[in-house]
Amino acid sequence: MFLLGSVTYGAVGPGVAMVSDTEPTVDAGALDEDERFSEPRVEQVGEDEYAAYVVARQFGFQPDPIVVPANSTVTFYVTSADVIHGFEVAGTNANTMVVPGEVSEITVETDEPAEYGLICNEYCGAGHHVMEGKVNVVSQAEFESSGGDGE
Ligand SMILES: [Cu+2]
Repeated sequence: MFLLGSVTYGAVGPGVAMVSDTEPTVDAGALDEDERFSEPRVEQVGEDEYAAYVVARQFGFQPDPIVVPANSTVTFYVTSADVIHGFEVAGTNANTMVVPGEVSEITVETDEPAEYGLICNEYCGAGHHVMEGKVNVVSQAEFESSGGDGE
């Protein structure tokens, strides 16, 4: 898996602002009413293109595992339900900060089936050290038979 691009929208810290006029923000306190994040999931958006909607919260990620197909382009849209978290696919350069109220976007290309650890690399509270998930890259056939596109 390798990184194609990463954009974090919105203010990301004191003195640091990356602002987009177009990317809608989210209400971190009402993610269950947001059409992108009420059901964290992976869905197909084009030929070999997938969108993964991911929620980070103290202390885990949803969905877990995040199952994506091999040999495809996957854009992760990641938001937080509470505090600032990190989203780092272990062993790759796919890494972004996750900020409540904002949507971080990170696009990767998958190749062979593999399992990756998912790490929170921003201190987020007492359970930070146990906050982890998985990204499972599976074959196209396995992805389809798992109903991985949410249908
Ligand atoms: Cu965290």
